[in-house]
Amino acid sequence: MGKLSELSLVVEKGNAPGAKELTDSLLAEGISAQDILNKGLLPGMEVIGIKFKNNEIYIPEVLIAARAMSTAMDVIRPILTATGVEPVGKLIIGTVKGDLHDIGKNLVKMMSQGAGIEVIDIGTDCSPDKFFDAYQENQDVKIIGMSALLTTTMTNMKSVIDKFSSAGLRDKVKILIGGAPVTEQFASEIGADGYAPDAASAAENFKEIFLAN
Ligand code: B1M
Repeated sequence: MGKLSELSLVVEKGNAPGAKELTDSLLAEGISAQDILNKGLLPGMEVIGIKFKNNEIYIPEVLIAARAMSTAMDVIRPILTATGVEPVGKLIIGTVKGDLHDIGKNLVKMMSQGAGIEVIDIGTDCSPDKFFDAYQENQDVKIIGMSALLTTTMTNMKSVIDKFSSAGLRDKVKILIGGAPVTEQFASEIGADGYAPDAASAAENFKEIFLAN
């Protein structure tokens, strides 16, 4: 078995020290942080998702796998976020109300930082007021990014958009959304400015917006 597949398996098994050790050793062998993420860590979480859905494993196992994934992400974070340039812009990102999933959001944050963007991370379970207050404190922010992983919480994205609209601030910020259940069509239905299917394209979209404004 190749070391990247081994890393997927180690994440799947929730072996956090093993995930760190393998990530370190893959980096030492010259494997890129991107490949470690895309060919090692993410496939491991994908298997976890499938097993969880099929009731083959339960929340504790998912949490343990998520912790292993985060431990490995800590190792590649400095590489993915390294940038020598001046920040191209500033954005706020958070997972919406009722939703505690943060691995995807954290990846979007890392990729954005790596693209030279300053990111204000307001965490998970963020109410419309939390997004709004963060904006009030940082009015130089041009983009709000929202993440949702549950079909029951993705609807809360619209409440955030409505909050900005009713405050007359909707044209001051671009609002982009993402997360596994979110689609381009949903984005346009709720009046978001855009949707990104993954962290790399989210960072690209953000950068395009900053460069255009
Ligand atoms: Co949750 N969970 N979970 N879970 N969990 C899912 C999402 C689920 C699909 C599993 C399943 O049934 N197959 C399912 C949702 C079903 C649905 O609504 N359609 C589910 C469920 C049901 C639940 C609970 C309700 C379970 C329960 O309690 N009965 C519960 C809810 C808790 C809550 O939030 N209130 C719950 C809890 C948890 C844990 C806490 C155990 C844990 C989260 C740990 C953590 O995040 N710190 C967890 C996990 C880990 C998952 C799965 C297995 C993996 C999610 C993940 O991290 N993926 C997930 C199954 C799956 O998705 N396959 C599942 C990896 C991550 C990199 O991908 O987040 O999609 P993702 O992010 C991508 C893109 O979507 C995009 O970029 C990222 C990288 O490319 N992206 C954005 C994300 N956000 C973006 C924002 C942007 C742009 C792009 O802004 C512009």
